[in-house]
Amino acid sequence: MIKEIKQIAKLLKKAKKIALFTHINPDCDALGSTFGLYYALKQLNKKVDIYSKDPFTAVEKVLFDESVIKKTLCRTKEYDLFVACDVPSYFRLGEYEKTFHENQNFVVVDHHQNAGLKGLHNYIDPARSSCCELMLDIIKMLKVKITKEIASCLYVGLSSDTTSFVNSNTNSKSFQTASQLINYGADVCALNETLYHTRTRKSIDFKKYLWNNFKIKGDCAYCVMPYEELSRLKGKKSDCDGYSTSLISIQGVNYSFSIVEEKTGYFSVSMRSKIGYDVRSKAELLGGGGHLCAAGVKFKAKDMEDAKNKVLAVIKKEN
Ligand SMILES: [Mn+2]
Repeated sequence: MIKEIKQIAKLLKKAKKIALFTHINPDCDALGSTFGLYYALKQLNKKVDIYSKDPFTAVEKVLFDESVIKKTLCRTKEYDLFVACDVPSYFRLGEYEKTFHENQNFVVVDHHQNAGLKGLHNYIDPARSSCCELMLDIIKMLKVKITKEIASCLYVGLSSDTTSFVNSNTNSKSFQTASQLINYGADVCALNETLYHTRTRKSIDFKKYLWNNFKIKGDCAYCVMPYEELSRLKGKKSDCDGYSTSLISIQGVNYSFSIVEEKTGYFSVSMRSKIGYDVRSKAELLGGGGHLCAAGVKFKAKDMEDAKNKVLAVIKKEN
């Protein structure tokens, strides 16, 4: 692993202009690792740009500077190096997929089970809780000052990908990294306030919907959000983030999922499992992926009934 860290740091130091990318619908780990690297490279006087098409959520707007983000990538030749943070596959790059196919001049830093995206050098370790943990190793190797700003970005990703050190990916390494980031200046109280203690009235409406509408079938709990209902609540997919995580906490439930109909006929599924149960292999059967206990997939289906039956069928299947 140390070899990969060194090789990636070497390429980053050599490059003059660097473009950073993360996965579609970026979460706090995706943005935290990307922004952490961005600030580190700025110290080295690199010309750095971050590309992402998706708008930030309300929480992400507080934590990260959205004005930095660029959307349209015109002249790829301008850049000496591309970096993919928290991305396991070409598909997860969304509209930038083509760019990566055409330019092999990229490196990958990621903690997912790799699903095909590999560049010149790759620092990939599924045993680590978050991409931010891995990014700290890279940034240390760059020998820059780890500022409060960098530490905060990385802490946010580490904390949110472990759901505040609760998920099964939490281990001694994640606590060690957290401790280091606090020593580098991450203000845990303030960050926790933003991440976990800032609830809008709308988010309460969405919680209400979840607890009024979830169903249990065997050892699986689920909740579906049809497009009609989503529009009525004036929400979007991200308002339902956390549904499957909430449901997996129910005693006796080993699998959970939520389905959001983002637009008519387009379904986004978030799946969770208790430790010892593999939800990734089930998501893969539907064309998705993720981690052992947290995975997801998007697909088209006739209607919500059809979408729900597809997911229930793979969950019922023996591994
Ligand atoms: Mn992640």
